[in-house]
Amino acid sequence: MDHLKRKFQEKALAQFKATRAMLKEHGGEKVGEVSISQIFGGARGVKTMVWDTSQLDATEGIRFRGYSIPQLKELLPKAPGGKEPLPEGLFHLMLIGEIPTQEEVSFITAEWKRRADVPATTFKVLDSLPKTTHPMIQFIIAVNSMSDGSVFSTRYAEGMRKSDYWDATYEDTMNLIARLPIVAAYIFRRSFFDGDHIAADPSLDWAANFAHMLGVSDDDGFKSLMRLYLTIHADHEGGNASAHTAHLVGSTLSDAYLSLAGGLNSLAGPLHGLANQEVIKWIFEMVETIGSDEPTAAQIADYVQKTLDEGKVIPGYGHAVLRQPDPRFTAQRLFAEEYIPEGKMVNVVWKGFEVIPDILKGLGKVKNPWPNVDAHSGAILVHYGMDQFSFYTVLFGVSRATGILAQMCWSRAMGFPLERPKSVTTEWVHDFLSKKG
Ligand code: CMX
Repeated sequence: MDHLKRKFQEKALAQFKATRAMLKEHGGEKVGEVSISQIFGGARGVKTMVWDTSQLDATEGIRFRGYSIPQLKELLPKAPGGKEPLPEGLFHLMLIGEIPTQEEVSFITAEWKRRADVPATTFKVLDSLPKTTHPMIQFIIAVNSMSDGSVFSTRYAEGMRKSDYWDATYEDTMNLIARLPIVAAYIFRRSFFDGDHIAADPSLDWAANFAHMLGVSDDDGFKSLMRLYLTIHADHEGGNASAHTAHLVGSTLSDAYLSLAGGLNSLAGPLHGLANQEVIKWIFEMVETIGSDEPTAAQIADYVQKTLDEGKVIPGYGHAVLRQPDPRFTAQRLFAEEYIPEGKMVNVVWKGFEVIPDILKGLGKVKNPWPNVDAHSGAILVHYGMDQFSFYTVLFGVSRATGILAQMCWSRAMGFPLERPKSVTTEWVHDFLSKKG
């Protein structure tokens, strides 16, 4: 057993025992009540699951195992000469709960290289799809197709013990994360570069190799961007739609491939991950309508108003939990200020930030008028030559897989049961109210 897996086993076993004991003693205690608004309103704020890899605070933003993004930027190991954290390090932190050493990160990089053999059938499945198929659809189909070789499903069919579920899930997790950049780059190159694929560079870390295989820019800044991007999009506690969907699917003992594909289906919605594509489309349409790629704040305000008057949302703004600018937005802003301060599109994003929150506040119903993670990413990608907007959510998905799957190892180790919350009918609610008088 490798040392990462052994360390996970030790931690998970201890937490499993402690949790069982805690539940025996305190399982009956109440942590809140559910209101009718919450029943009708997408269960906002209702505590219904355990997700240990990260936790979201409405004002402070995301913390991964207690560490904020600025702390991670400082503490997580970097590539030689690099300034951005390596996503391998965040994965270690999420899985084990400890900031890794450089050596521990190098082990994960090497493991993901060793395990990166995508089944030939997955490429065949992709090649059978029209090149015009949306990249997210291709990505989801590819991930589903790999379920055929799942270690978990194979061992389950052979009669695996419950106590070994985590072990098989760890294997699937490591294999799947290792393969994702290859699958995603394959989709990118077949969709937009006529299948002119770029071989992996074994000298590079996971994110830099992904940047290399995408082939849009030789600039080292693009490799740095991918390291940052794949770190900050990894996890956003368990209640967000992609993580929650993956958790729900996984709770039926579907394997990691099927569960992640479920999560990616959620991510593909415009209110969630697809917003990164929608933001940049919206910015380009705005710039074209205004007739300048240096619009004034007043021109942006007019365009925002026009979008709202058409009954649409402003993509990249608002959040179901956050009530402050998203620290993931800020991290990208700091990156752009350092690497590409003169970038035209990033300047449009910053100018938008000056006027959009006040307009949204003025509507009187938007709970969070601030930019979220998706408001910024496209403008930086465009700077590095990646203007294939429909691919953006795949990048998000590659990153989100690391959080979803690290937690899935924990969910299996903890023996979490089938998820099955209660629904009620509208009639039940009316009956409930009339009985209450
Ligand atoms: N532009 C216009 N109106 C908005 C808005 C925005 N950016 N954000 C919220 N609103 C509206 C809602 O549509 C809702 O209107 P109705 O009452 O008429 O239906 C009202 O304000 C209240 O919504 P809320 O409670 O503030 O927000 P929700 O928790 O319901 O929704 C979110 C959160 C993200 C879906 C919403 O803010 C939105 O649609 N934003 C734009 C899409 C986006 O950027 N999504 C990405 C989120 C990050 C991610 O998951 O990747």
